[in-house]
Amino acid sequence: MQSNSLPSTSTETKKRKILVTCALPYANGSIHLGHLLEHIQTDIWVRFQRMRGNETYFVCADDAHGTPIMLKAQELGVTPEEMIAGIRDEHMRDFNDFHISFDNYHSTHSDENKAFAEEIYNKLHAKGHIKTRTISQLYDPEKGMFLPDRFVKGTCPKCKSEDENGDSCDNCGATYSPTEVINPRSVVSGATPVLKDSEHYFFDLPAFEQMLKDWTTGGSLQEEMANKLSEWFDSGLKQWDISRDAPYFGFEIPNAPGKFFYVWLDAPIGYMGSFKNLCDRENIDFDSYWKENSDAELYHFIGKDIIYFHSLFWPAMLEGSGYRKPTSVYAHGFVTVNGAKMSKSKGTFIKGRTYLDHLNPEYLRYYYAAKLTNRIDDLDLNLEDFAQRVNSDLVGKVVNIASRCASFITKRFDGMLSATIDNQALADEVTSAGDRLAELYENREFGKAMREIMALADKVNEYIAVKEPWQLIKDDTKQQEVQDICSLGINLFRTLMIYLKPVLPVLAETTQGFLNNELLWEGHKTLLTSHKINKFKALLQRVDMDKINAMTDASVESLGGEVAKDEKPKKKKAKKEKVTDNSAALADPLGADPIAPEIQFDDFAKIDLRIAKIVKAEHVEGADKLLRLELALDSKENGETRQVFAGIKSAYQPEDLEGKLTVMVANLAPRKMRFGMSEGMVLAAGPGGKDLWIMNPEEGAQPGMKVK
Ligand code: NOT
Ligand code: ZN
Repeated sequence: MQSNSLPSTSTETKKRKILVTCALPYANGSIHLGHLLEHIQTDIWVRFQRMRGNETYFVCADDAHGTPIMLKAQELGVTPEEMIAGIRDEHMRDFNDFHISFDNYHSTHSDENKAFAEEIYNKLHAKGHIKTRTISQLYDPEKGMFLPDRFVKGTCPKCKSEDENGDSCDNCGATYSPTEVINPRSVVSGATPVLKDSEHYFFDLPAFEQMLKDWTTGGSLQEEMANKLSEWFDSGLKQWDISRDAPYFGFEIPNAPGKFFYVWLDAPIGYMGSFKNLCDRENIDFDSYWKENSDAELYHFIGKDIIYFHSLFWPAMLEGSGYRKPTSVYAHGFVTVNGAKMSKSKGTFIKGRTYLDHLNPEYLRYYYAAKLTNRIDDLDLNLEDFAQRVNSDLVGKVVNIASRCASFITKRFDGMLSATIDNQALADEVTSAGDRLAELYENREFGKAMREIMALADKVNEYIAVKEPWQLIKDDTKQQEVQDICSLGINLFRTLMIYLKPVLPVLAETTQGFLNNELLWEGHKTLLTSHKINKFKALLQRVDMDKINAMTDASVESLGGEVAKDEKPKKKKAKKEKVTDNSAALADPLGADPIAPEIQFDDFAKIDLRIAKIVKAEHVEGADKLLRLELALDSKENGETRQVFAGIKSAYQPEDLEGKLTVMVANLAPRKMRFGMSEGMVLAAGPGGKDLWIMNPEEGAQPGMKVK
């Protein structure tokens, strides 16, 4: 199902026309590292497409409408227009400093967007896709406004916990309607809300069911998204409430005084509004991108929480108003920091600006790239791993090649690269990886691409380490050899930097200056011979742990009073996490778990590994992960057995284990666990969950045999 209807990459000759968007950030808060995952992911993809010569436009905007924005401006004592203008400036500065290469960054509160919203609404209305009906909602009589669910608080109808949200309870997890809340009050004024009727406008989504099903199964959606959609089809599509009553900050609905478009109606239309603004400025043909049957490609990069809007409402609105639908919608997961939800009290809710105050944006671009897949999985920003990965890959592998070779070339050979290639096989290996890497970039498999690039960097470093130019240089008869080795090193560094340019645009630019050569994608196929390079200057600093700690410290401080509001005071305040420099514990180049420290033979000899037979396996009442195993250590009828609790429940049914052989640590001191004594340990491999395999020796091995 994955991207099979997308244009192929390696054989294409015709240049594609591509329009790409990121979700529009709300204009009432700062950009944080969660937003940046999406913008970095999209930017890498866009820069890759541009490098390949495709006509690619990348647009975004601030999402400026809605009740929260209106109320926040009131709280600040400014007009919403003033507030959103200031925030848009801030957002643009932040994105620019992370090198997000938008062609345009607009606002949904714009003339273009108003015109499209009205046009699309009028077309939907004319075709009978807008319905009206009266609904009853909570209303704040003091403030004179209807209350969105999150602006009502009160006592949970289920568990009676006080001060819970209007639609869900943080204490017991129940969800309910705001009308069920006990002692409800308006967050805006404190008044007791009353029920009030009002006429609302609905978009008739169910009328588009067949079209949406066809679009969904058309082949270019992520598998997980297609599955989600089929669940939604199964539970039935519903009409969508697209109106809100005044007072509301947004666009008034044509011929409906006092009724405004709900913010989510004009938000996606904001993609068109921003692009139109760009087209008018740069003379681009808007219609050729948006008309029905357009041959341009349209992609929306979004977070997994807003799939519903982009895969149901949005294509239906476009279809109903005579525009083209997206080629695909690409969703990503959420960012966690150090394995947990970003937390303001732990200092892991990190704003883009706070990051920039302490660290180089390209570190984050690389780390995200190294961990991104084309699936919807969450991504963990582990700050320790982040430092290690950047230091080991970018500084220790890639830049290291240049710093090992450059000074010989500049000092001894007047900056000239050799006329010949020292090791053609190695050169071919690195230069021929381009097509495969292009395919990975195209399919948004950035993590795989980074691993392949680093594996190539390892090979180049190995070549230099074996050749030891720093020894050869001492021998007058070996000068040519040194020039040849270092020239190939510099050349392959250049090829790797071409591959990394979508991820590291600034490092690529500095490299261009150093190499006196523009890094173009097609350039990966050629090497520079008899070419003069410039003096090498340090290209990249190592990540400094103190800076990471300073950043998390500043993230705690910069929130001040907000902590109590966002994270309930009844919860104990978590301790801020400190990270230590662990770069000595080498990370494996394939990005797996860190390798354990080296041990001596004596340490190894202390471990008594034995073949054991699983004579009994069973579930443990109350344990989520454990199975209880009875292991026989010899083949005798009533021989020695051991009880072991093993965390393998996610991967095995007990009945499938009985009778199997496994390997156990037989001399591990017994440990008292909640469910009983555990007298040893069985060996298993794999990342966990279903992917966990116990060691299963071949038949013929006998219980009790020592493993050597
Ligand atoms: N402001 C929204 C959010 O979740 C994203 C709007 C994206 C544009 O941050 N719209 N659509 N559909
Ligand atoms: Zn409750």
